[in-house]
Amino acid sequence: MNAKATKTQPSPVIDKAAFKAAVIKHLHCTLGTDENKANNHAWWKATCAAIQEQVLEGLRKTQKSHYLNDTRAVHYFSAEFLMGRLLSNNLQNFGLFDVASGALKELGVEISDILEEEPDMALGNGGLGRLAACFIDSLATMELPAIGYGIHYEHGLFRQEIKSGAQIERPDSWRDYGNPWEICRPESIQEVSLYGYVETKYGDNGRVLKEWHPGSIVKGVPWDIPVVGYEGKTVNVLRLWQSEASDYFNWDVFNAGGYVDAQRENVSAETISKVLYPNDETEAGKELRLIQQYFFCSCSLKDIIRRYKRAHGDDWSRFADQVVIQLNDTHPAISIPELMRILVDRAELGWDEAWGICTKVFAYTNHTLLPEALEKWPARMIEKILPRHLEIIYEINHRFMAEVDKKWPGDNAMKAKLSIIEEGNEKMVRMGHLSVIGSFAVNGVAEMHSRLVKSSLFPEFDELYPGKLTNVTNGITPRRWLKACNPALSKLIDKKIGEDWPRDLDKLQGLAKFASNKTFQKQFMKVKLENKELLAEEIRKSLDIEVDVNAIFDVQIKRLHEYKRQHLALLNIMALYRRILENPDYDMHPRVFVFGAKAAPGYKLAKDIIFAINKVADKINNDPRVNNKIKVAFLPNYRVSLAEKMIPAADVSEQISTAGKEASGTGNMKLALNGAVTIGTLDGANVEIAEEVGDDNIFIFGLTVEEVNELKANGYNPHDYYYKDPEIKAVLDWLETDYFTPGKPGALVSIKQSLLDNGDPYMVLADFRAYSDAQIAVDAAYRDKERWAEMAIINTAKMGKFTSDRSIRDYVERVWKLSPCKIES
Ligand code: HBZ
Repeated sequence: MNAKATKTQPSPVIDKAAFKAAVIKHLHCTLGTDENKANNHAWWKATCAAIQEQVLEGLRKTQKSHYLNDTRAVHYFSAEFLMGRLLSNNLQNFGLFDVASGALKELGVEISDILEEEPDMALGNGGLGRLAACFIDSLATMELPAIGYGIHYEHGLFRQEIKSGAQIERPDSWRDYGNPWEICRPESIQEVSLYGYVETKYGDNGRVLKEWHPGSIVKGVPWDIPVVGYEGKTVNVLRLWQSEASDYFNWDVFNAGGYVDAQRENVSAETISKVLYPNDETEAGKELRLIQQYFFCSCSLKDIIRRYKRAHGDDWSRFADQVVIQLNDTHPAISIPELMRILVDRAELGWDEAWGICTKVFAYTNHTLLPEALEKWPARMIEKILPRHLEIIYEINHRFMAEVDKKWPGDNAMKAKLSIIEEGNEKMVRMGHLSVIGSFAVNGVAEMHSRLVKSSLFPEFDELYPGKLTNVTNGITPRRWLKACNPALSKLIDKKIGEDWPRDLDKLQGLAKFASNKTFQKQFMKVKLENKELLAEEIRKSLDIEVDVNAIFDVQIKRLHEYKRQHLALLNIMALYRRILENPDYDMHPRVFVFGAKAAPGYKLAKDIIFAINKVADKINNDPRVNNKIKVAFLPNYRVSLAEKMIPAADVSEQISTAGKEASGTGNMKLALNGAVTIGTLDGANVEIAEEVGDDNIFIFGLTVEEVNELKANGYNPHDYYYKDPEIKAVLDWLETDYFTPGKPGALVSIKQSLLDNGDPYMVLADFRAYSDAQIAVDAAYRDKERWAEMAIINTAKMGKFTSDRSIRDYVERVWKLSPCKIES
């Protein structure tokens, strides 16, 4: 691996004058406007087009080198890629940011203004989608042959508006005025079959042949987004499939023919890639979602096979040497029976040979233990949409059951437990089991999560396949999450330890020896203050709330979910408010609680929590008795580009999920990297962050996984906490009044109900006191300016482990067995 190259800043490939000329050329020739007429949007597009020239040059060279070297490549299959904006990143990676900024300045344009013109590519929900984006950045940076495969959603994750405190969903239209990065590749269109029936035939030698007569065929049109590695040498692609009606097999024509009238499809071709499902951590079970999954998997597999055949013809013996496919959760798990179908029915390989190939090609990443998030599809639904795949799944399962019987002879309970098929009122296909059985490696996303995958989710699989289950702790790309989003801190770090850290994040360790240096502390905290000023301006613009930049900026940004416990933070805010009302001299350092969170549109309680945060915010922010000690700012429409503004400004990072529920978390890494101190539970990657920074530089509180399980086993009763802790009682009772919702008593009562009547499934009340005490400890620590600065610096200095380059290195060594490919110029 050459990830730890010693070279410093990328050297610019073109100079300011040439860049300026390129921008003007595109203003004239691509956009048909000129310097006098151009608005910011036009300048943005022209700048993108100027850098895209370099991008495409890199892409062409990369593809040529990969082809000539016939490289083994990883294919990252993910229903989500949360890319955010690309201009600033692409400029940074080519070392052209300052060049572009200078060129634009001479043209009378501020680069910061035009960067704001770019819509986020929000083709994902949260951590899982953003992880995919960080991984393809690292893969390109490390010069590894890789392709991301996903869906070209017309509408990404909804845009969130807040009206009278409540979340409203609006469509996201990221491509309305064109996307300057993507390239349509009509020459690589694929066709995907759906519905219909399977005919059984017999070949000459008595071989059973299965022929799928599809009910409809749709077209998959690929759009390529170039992915530029740091220093711009390797440019890989993200290939996203858009669905269209097939020219050859028109749905309406076929319908008129009769057969499908019997079981009319209810999905039209264009609908498939229309919109991203906004549910994270719940499995919707919708037919269209299964079709989306199959659609992109089938297109991607056919694309991979087309490329393989170009080099190797019909010789399948080397397929698994050239191709590894990483399944990002079970969303692409239908790829397993799809590859089997292609190999057995189309290439006419024997089952064993085909299965041998399959189980050398696929690897699967698990991102959750939450039962409601584990995908299951009704067998009848699969049978309707993909009749041949259901047969193949049954055959895989039949053979697997024989293996189980060998290991645990006669143990029917074990068979029922491990079967891909869950029997019951409605037969269900367990996609997790299918993924484990069809893959050669399975990984969790943080040490603790992987341990729980082994010990509680798939213990029998671990016994059956020793060594298959492993860990790869998540990571984040420091290029986006420090270098690009926090230029002031990056420059300070460059000066202190040199410029190599973006590709060798362990270098940050070199900051640790300055952690107690007063001058460096002042410089570090000055940058933090400037970043807080920028965020304060954003809060003013967006919410018309004035915040004090000397207050503690306490940030909780993530999807809204009960297990992430934004309502635990809310209860503490209410408790602080109450303490101030009861004692106007209540001693606390001023604090600004900043939230960003989207709730799944159908998740009632999550939306109620957003509403409650906003209502409590209204009251506190406008109550003179609070004397500005607390401000609460819920910034609407949390997304990658907003995270880039919030993270550099955070003093405190809230990572307060119930122990055992957050698989890893990655926001925790981004915030700590930018010098925020974590208040968190021993959950997910918090555990590893604590190991890195040391107990003195993090505020850990609350029940451990073992304690959570024990309390649950012994019969957790939230009423005990309600009655024993007067502050908890007061705060919960407060939610029932109309104090925060004048004239509307009971508007916030669902939160109290979930915590009492519904048994407090995520143990908010059990952890409340410990959390509140930890917040008091944070308050005390912040008052010692030097001590706090030291903690903040140590947090940045110790984040080396959490670069996504390290995650990719782990995948390469433990799973993918890939080698970098030098790009010839
Ligand atoms: O994946 C997250 C985990 O909750 C988080 O702990 C982890 O750090 C991250 C990366 O490994 N999971 C998700 O973000 N999951 C989803 O967004 C999701 C989307 C669609 C689904 C299910 C889950 O159908």
